[in-house]
Amino acid sequence: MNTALSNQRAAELAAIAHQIRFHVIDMVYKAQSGHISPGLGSADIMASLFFEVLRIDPQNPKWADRDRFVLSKGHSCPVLYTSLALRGFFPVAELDTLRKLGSRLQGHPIAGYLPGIEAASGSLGMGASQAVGMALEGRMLGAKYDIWALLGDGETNEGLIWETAMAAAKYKLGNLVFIVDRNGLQTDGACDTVMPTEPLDKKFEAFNWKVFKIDGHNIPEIVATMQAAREYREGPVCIIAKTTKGKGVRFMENTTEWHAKAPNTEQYQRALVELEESGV
Ligand SMILES: Cc1ncc(C[n+]2csc(CCOP(=O)(O)OP(=O)(O)O)c2C)c(N)n1
Ligand SMILES: [Mg+2]
Repeated sequence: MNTALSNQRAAELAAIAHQIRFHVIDMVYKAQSGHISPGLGSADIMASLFFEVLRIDPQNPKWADRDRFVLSKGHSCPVLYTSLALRGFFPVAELDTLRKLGSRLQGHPIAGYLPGIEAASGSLGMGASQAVGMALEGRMLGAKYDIWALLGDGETNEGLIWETAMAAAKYKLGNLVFIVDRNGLQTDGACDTVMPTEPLDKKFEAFNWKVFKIDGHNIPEIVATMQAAREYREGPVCIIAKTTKGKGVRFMENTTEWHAKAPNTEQYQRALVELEESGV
């Protein structure tokens, strides 16, 4: 049943998204390596998923009936590691080990290394296809859980995404939800110039998916749409979430420059000041 988010709960989730953004900047600065702006842009989506929507239990990360989340845009794993740590899956202090030798927090997620990581990802397209396999398995087992995957919009350039989309529709996977982080940018430029994907909504609809388009920074809208997606059982759902890559730090917003770059000390300090001033 859909329940509207109270103002208080929406504010709590926004505060969590803010914390997520802080840790993404902090851990990439300390590692001097990693992806900042893809994580800043999806912090509101991740806070909504991990703190409101997903049925998960940090005390029992392998709980058989848990929802499965796959970060198909695996490069933005600082935002996943942060969400899991803040949710209680492992100590927040461990975020400081990002990309260190022997760390459980590798440059891309590895299933089995850390509690809460359901799939290895980083090779774009492959997380989404694993999610379809998990949804098929859930269907075969008669399981109650749902599968959620976060994709990049550049990632939808991958042919595998569309094979995946066909298979999910063929099997009417009502237990599967994709969320596309529609920031309009990828590594080297705008999606529209590298390999245009519009009209992305019509493409998924033509592949027989149910599609919602939302503002990926409006937490009440994100949560309400995720609840509607969960209730829709006739087939797979794709939520296209319009976002700003780098959201919260003005000099990192809407540019490819901070896709995979670590800030120096001056930039780090400026980023934290701008994050505080941003109101997100
Ligand atoms: C198969 C594959 N090709 C290329 C890459 C290199 N790569 C890493 S991130 C990225 C861009 C991703 O853009 P998008 O999916 O829009 O994610 P965003 O960071 O904008 O959220 C690319 C091309 C990769 N990881 N996998
Ligand atoms: Mg993108």
